[in-house]
This record gives sequence, structure tokens and C-alpha cells, in this order.
Amino acid sequence: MNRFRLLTGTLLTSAILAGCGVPSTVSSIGSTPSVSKNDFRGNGTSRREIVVKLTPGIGAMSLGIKAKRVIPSINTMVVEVPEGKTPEQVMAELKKTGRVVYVDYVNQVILEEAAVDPMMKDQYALTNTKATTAWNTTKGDARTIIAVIDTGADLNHPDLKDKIVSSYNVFTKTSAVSDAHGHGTHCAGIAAAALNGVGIAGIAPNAGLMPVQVLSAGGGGSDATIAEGIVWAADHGAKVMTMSLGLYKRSKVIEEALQYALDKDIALVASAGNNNALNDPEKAPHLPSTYPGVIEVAATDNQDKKASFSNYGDTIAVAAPGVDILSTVPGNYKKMSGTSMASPAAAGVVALIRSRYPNLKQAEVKQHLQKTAMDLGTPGFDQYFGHGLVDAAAAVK
Ligand SMILES: [Ca+2]
Repeated sequence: MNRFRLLTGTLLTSAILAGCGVPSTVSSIGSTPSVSKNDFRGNGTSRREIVVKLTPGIGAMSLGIKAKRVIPSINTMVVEVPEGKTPEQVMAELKKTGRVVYVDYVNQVILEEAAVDPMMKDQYALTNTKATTAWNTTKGDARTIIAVIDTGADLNHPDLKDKIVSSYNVFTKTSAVSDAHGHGTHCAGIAAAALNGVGIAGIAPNAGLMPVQVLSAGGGGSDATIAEGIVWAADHGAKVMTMSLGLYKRSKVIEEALQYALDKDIALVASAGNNNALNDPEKAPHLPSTYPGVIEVAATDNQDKKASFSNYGDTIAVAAPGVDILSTVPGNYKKMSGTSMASPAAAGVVALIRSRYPNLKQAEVKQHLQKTAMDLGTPGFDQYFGHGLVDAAAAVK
């Protein structure tokens, strides 16, 4: 702050920069304004510039600042934030001089056109789940982190790379995750691929992603590796988990891990399985999906009919699209089918709910998802669709 005092009155050219008597157009002085994404911080404020309105008669240079752009008619200027300082520091220093009418952030403005990624026309799931309508209310937020408990993910995929908040590989116990299989990358894209003008869009395109690699390149793993991944995600900020995998028997270690995550208020979503078989928590268990508290997801097709392969039963919570689903795979895109695709779609809707209603606890989130679902099949709950097809628009209304 002393710096400003030291410079007081040393330069006289400042009057013109403060807007006294210059033409009433925008004058551009020197460097370019904040335009690119890198110019702005996560909260939308410029890291490089602030807006300053000086007290009439006070010159910019007298405060040790240099205007780079001036709007003379409103006596306002844009000032570069010096290297090594934050906008907050510069604004605080200027306020302290008592010679400014106001100081403020330069904020990012975006065009309000409806963003459409080129492959969205092939994503019937976005239409059938009314995700695109829900986006008028929320696209999710980066703090709502979806853990994808799977084969890993392509962390450099153009539709995923900016979405990944953390990752973990239970085999190496490091953040180095890859996806030689493709399944995990596909699930991650369904839940939260970016709405970025490229490729596809996920159901919750602004939600954060946390790929957790619990299965090997061949898709192999165990209840112990899965449990380890669930616990890691629960301990590292996941708000939602999607688990497109299954074990047709009880497992102490998975059940303990699931309960641990539920107790940490994480909404758990899991695929019902692809055997067109009856799931029953006692007689025909399927973990994680039939564990109490987990949102078990059955699969539908583009006509909202039951997918031929989808398991069913009294534990089905909801249905979501799972036939011919276009999503990301390492370095590319392709269609895949399975309740594996339905679980991340439902998880995307859960992430939208948790972004919109952050105070709901995981059990309330499950209830809300079920209550807002579109009834299918026989009226009311049934074993094939549960409470119905997930409805993102109704869920965030
Ligand atoms: Ca995209």
C-alpha cells in the first residue's frame, strides 16, 4: 500500500487516463482485454484485470496504476493486475487510498445461446431423461463430484479432461489412472461429459468427475478392490458414486464399504445387471445394486421399453437409458449397451439434484429421484422400471 503513496503526484499524464476531457469512445491502451478462458478464474472473475472508478480529479498515475482501457463518459477504467498480485490485493490497496469511487472485478460474460455438442443428436438419453430441459435450471457444478468406480478413464479425452477433479488407482495406489478397457471412460462420459462444442454431453455436464480404477484392463477385479475404491472415493469428496459392476453373491467387504459411503452421505448408484434375471437381496443378491440404500438402476431403450437384458426386482429404484448409448471411449466415441450405461445416466441426474438441492441428504436424494421419475409399465412401482424413468427436468424444478 505504501507503493501508492510513494508514487503520489510524480506523474502528470494521468488526467487523460482518468477520463478528463477525452473523447467519449472507448480508448484502448496497450494490452488486450480479458477474453480467453485462461484470463478468468473458476468463479468467473478476471485474474488479470479490475475495474476502477477514481474520485473526480484524481489521476491514475498518482495512485501508481495504469489504465489499459478507459470508458471516459463514465469515468471508468480497466487496470491490469501486476504480476504476483491478486485482484483482491490491488483492490484493497486502491480502496485504502480513499481516492476511488469504487473498485470491482472484471467478470466473464458468456453468450446465452443454447450450446449443442455435435453428437447430441445421437444421444436420445438426453432427450428421454429431459436432461436438456433440466440444464435451463442447472448443469451441475464442479463441487458435485461423481466418482466412477470402474476400469479407470481416459484422463486426456477432450470431453473429460477439464472435468476430472481427482483420480485413484487401487492397484498402484496412485492417481495414475488409464482405461485400456474403455468401460470406465464410457460411463464417465454418460454422467458428465463436457458441454463444450465437442463430441457428446453428459447428463450433468458441469459436475466434477473422479475416476476410480478398481478393475483391470481386462475388466477383472474383486470385491476387495472394489471396496477399496468405494472407501477411497468416500474419503476424498465424492458426492455421488456410480458403480456399473456386479457380484451375484453377498460380500462382507463390499457391504461394509457401501455402508461406510452411505454413512458419509454419498448417494450410491449401481447397475442392476444384464442377465434379464430377478434380483433379490436375500435369495438372488446382486452387489452393489441390491444393498439397502443403493439406487439400483434398470435399463430402458430409446422407446422407454425395458432393455431385454435388464435385471429386475423389488429393489429397482429407477430406470434409465441403457441401449445403444453413445459416449466417450479412450480417444474416441462409441455406442455401448448395458445397465452399465443406465447407472451413470441416473448418477448424472442425482448430481443435478445434489447441485440444485445441496442440503438434501443421500436418502432424501434417492426419494426425490424416485418421486420425480416418469412412471412406466404398470401404474406405480413395478419390478422392471422401479419408480420409473429418471426425469432430470422434474428432479431439478
Ligand atoms: Ca462435449
